[in-house]
Amino acid sequence: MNDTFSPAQSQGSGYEAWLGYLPLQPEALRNEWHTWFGAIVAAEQNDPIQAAAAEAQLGLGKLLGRSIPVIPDAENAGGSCLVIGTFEEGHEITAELFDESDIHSAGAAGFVIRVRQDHKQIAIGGATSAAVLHGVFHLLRLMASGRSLSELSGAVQPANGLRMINHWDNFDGSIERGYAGTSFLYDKNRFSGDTDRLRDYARLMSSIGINAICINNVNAHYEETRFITSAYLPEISNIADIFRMYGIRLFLSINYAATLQLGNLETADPLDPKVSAWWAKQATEVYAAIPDFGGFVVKADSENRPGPFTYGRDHADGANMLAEALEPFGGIVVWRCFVYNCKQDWRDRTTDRARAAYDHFKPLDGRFRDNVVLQIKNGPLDFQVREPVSPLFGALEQTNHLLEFQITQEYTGQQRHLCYLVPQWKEVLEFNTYAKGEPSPVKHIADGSVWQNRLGGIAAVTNVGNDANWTGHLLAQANLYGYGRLTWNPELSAEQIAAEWIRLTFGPDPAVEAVILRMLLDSWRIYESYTAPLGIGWMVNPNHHYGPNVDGYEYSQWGTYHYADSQGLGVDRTVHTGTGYAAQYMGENAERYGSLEHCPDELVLFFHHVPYTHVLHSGKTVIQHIYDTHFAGANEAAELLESWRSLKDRLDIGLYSQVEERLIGQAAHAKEWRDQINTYFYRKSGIGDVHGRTIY
Ligand code: GCW
Repeated sequence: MNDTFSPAQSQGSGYEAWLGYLPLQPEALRNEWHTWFGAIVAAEQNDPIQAAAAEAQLGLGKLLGRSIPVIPDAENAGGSCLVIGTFEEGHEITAELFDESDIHSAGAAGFVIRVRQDHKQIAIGGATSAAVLHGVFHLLRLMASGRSLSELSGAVQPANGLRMINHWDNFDGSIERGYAGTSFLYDKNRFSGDTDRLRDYARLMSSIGINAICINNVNAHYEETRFITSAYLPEISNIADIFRMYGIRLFLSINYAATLQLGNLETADPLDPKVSAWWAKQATEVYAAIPDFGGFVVKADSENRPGPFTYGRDHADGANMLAEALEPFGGIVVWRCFVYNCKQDWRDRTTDRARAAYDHFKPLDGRFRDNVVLQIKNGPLDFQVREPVSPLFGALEQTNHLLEFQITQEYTGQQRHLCYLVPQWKEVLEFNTYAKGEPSPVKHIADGSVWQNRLGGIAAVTNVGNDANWTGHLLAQANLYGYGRLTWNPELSAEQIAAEWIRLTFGPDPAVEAVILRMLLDSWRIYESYTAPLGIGWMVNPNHHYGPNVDGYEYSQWGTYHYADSQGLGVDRTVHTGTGYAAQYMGENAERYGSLEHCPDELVLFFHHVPYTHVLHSGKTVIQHIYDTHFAGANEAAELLESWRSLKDRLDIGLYSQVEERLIGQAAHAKEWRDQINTYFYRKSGIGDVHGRTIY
């Protein structure tokens, strides 16, 4: 266990992230906790329990400023102690500490914490060793965020079964949509072998409850196709060993057409017995190397990736064939629903990319095997700053599914701009799908409770890389942290999560907390206000997707248009005059989005084509809204920098400077957005700003 950090990993770099465990303050709080931890008792010798003991030792040691021994039995503790262990029968220690009701309330994946005043003991138990580890991280988080002993007792269970991270890392070391340096998994077609960093990464992920990580890009290229063979399995199994220690199962993205590249077959037809036999053999090899391998993540028939369509088969045929191969070993197939025509003709107004996921997958409901889970992006297009929720949520009654978020800020400022995404994710999770008539929010569709699905949860594309602070922009750590916390417990508010993260990262200074909290909570709205308006999305430079370019995708094949002309803009997705997309929603949602009168302002251009003079619910015309939000947004971006500067004397200089540099860049770039968007629409519409501000 890493209990010392090299200078590069010191606080000023941000490397320790939320696991820095700054000494507890004030003194009274430290004293309150101090007397409870004479020793850490961990009898079980398995890796996760020993990892939990080491985490407790490191964390408590730093918080309390003294070293605490780890010992195998309570007898020798001779006073106060923290006892950790599973409920397994035969473990005398835990049998004595926990009763039937504790075991029941911890469930299969949760933990219980008991404070025994009489014995001066704190006990953490769970059904599995991973659950115990999560309990230890919970204790450390509560302590480090300034909570008191009285808040400790009780059982905590995760809301979602699958709490997954997707890496878009390529074997050559690049990261698709990565904004924090190169990969720490791979370098020039080799495994990086950086076990220290990998272990610290696993610690960070485990501490926020992540239990599944897919280590390679869903676009699996030539070399990555070979990951499921003996060429690479030994090294991948080393990574799985590290993950296992922290309660995380490893997944791999596969190439759907691997049989052509590796199997000496001329087909990848899922119904061809030779194809399924090859996958069954490959699955056996994978499990021989990694007995607890999680399964395959699959991007098929999507953005030029191969898939079952080539053979006249559908996605249930494709997914089920792979699922059958994994089933004997307890593995699952995570099959992505990001399937659409990426070779559209921009002149064709009848094809609507937003419809695609629903149109492809709704008819397949009920046809997927038990160990298939469909991964659905939060919105129907692609992680824009504002999109409606995908109408597939709620529409699949007999299919396991997983909600997909994007932590990496592809369309939200690429970790050069501040954009705290938890408020956006909260809106998605709380969105009522009306699937069952009564409130059926996405959070309960995703966790599987509405339709009693066997598997469920959330996955997200991560934002980490080799940068010292993991995420490039230090404040983007809050998105990674927030994602994990929310996935464990969707009831937490964006504000609670942000406050917790600030405290863990910067310590307990109320002035620091107040300023950073405001910055984080306002940042999504600010970013939205100076970029693409009113839910229309895109307007970015092609390929890399950074920075304004209103017509960047307007005459492209990608199905992402705004249709601005001299009269107005927006996409008509209504039933009567448009693409009919609005009708994919259920109940009130279909009516609300389909009617110009009721459609919420922030999505009006997503659903309707309107004149620039259309008056919004806010009372402003569309064109004046564009001008006002862009002027205000760029000003607010500049204010973020001023807010940060007000903290200069209160923060570690290393942490301060790296964020200041990013905020300077954001303030300048926000003006570029403001002026390009305003100028474009002024020139198109010929309508001036009522306040006469400068437009070029
Ligand atoms: O958002 C788009 C990205 C692609 C990505 C794709 C996907 C991995 O621009 O880079 O490919 O989504 O989700 O598969």
